[in-house]
Amino acid sequence: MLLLVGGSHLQRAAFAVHFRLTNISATSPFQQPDTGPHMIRTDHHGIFAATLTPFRADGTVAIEQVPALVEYYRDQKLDGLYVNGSTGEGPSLTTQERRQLAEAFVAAGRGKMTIVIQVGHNSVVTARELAAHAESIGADAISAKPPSYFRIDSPSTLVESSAYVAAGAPKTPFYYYHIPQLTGAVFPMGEYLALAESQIPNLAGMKFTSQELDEFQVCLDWQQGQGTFFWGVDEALLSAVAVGARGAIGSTYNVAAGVFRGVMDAFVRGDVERARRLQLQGIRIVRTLIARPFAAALKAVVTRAGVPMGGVRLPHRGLSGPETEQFLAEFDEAMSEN
Ligand code: MN9
Repeated sequence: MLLLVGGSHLQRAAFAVHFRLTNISATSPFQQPDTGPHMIRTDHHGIFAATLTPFRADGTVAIEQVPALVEYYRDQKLDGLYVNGSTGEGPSLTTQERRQLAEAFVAAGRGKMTIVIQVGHNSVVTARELAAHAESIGADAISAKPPSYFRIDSPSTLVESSAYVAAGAPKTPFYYYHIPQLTGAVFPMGEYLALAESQIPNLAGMKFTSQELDEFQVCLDWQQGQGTFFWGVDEALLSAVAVGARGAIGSTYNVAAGVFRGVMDAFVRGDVERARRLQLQGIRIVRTLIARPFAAALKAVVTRAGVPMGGVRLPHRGLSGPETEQFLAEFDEAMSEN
């Protein structure tokens, strides 16, 4: 169930169960009265794959592969999918392709897994339209990277940009996509939340793809810990779980979800030694992938598992036949540890 939480510190607990999401008004973010802190509480958790985008031989999106890909993700026991993100080559896709992919993933996955649609774009107007589209097709949540060709000058401009986009889907939980190494939006996320909570009524949390563990922990404490913060650095999942992460979204969960779920489960049941061993295995797996064209390597594994993923779109580089063979051998070796 989704809840709107608002009011002062003292009121918040009492409000927590009384406000339905439908109470949120859909006015422009620029006209929204400052009604104090508010948020949408979600209970999304677990391991989410940042989906890959299948291509046909002619370079167009192989939309017909999406149902089989979703079945593959179900076999991997994923809890959710993050569509059109960095892994899915979202910024390389046309808006028409992004809409088609959003529709196909929601149609195939809704009710089986949590489906989050990444709608960020350099044009906030386009992003807002994609947000409205995602809401209209029944996505469970939206997420948006900020505009990034022009550098954002301050946390307040960043929040204003998010608010503008999130208002396109006022009834849908919004997760800010923090990936500062790609967007250049390098600001403390605690500051973002403090400003955003009075400007983004559907704010639910964040996808946090940065190694700044202290800042991540500060985020987890936001609104008495009622936000949802997905860790986005797969090779450091255990440290995030240790400070309280309950969810993670990542690329390598396309191909090694079991190992990383093992990390989470082992830690939760108190078997820290096992959690460390599995995390170390996860690091080795990630390293076989990031040593090559990354999306192409991920696609090679999924293709071999039976879902033809095709190539990658420029500016990504592909892998030759022999490169693929050598990669798969190294990947298999890393996967067979433990
Ligand atoms: O957001 C992904 N980050 C990027 C998530 O794509 C930049 C991660 O899942 C990484 O790909 C992964 C490997 O470094 O941690």
